[in-house]
Amino acid sequence: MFSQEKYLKALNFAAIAHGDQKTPNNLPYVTHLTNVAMEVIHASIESKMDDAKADLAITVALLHDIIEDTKITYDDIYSEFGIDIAEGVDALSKDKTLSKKEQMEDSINNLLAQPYEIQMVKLADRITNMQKPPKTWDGEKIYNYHKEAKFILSCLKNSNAFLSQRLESKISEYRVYIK
Ligand SMILES: [Mn+2]
Repeated sequence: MFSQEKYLKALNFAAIAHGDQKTPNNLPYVTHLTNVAMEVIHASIESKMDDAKADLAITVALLHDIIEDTKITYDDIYSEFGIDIAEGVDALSKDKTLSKKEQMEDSINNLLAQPYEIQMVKLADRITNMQKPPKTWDGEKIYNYHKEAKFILSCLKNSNAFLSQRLESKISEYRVYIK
């Protein structure tokens, strides 16, 4: 069983850092983080992951957008949560000095150097994001998002069989939004 105390510590830390931020559907940002953590918790139970690995994956799920979207730095995470979590969150953060296309490739390369517990958070993130696209997205953006999801799955599918299967069904369901 994963540690509820570690879950709460990470959730509270992330909730404070993300503050008033909203998802593209205008929900409090923390709903995105808990959805990703929920996918990871479910997968960790289905896959009978050991406790330490489950705690790592769940904590990183709750913190996965914190470097990219808030003032929190790698060093802050390192001192609060330790090196494995700091490295994991860092690998899930885009390098904004690169072009959009390079960002995805760079991020996948960083993730492939990380353990499966970190890679599976990226699958859970994309599963959560394969909901009905926001009204502001045009056809090309939707098409590219679908294509990118297939790329993520092909690169990271070995990390967790359960999440890979789930992302695969999300990808086929998402076809209805492609015009
Ligand atoms: Mn995310």
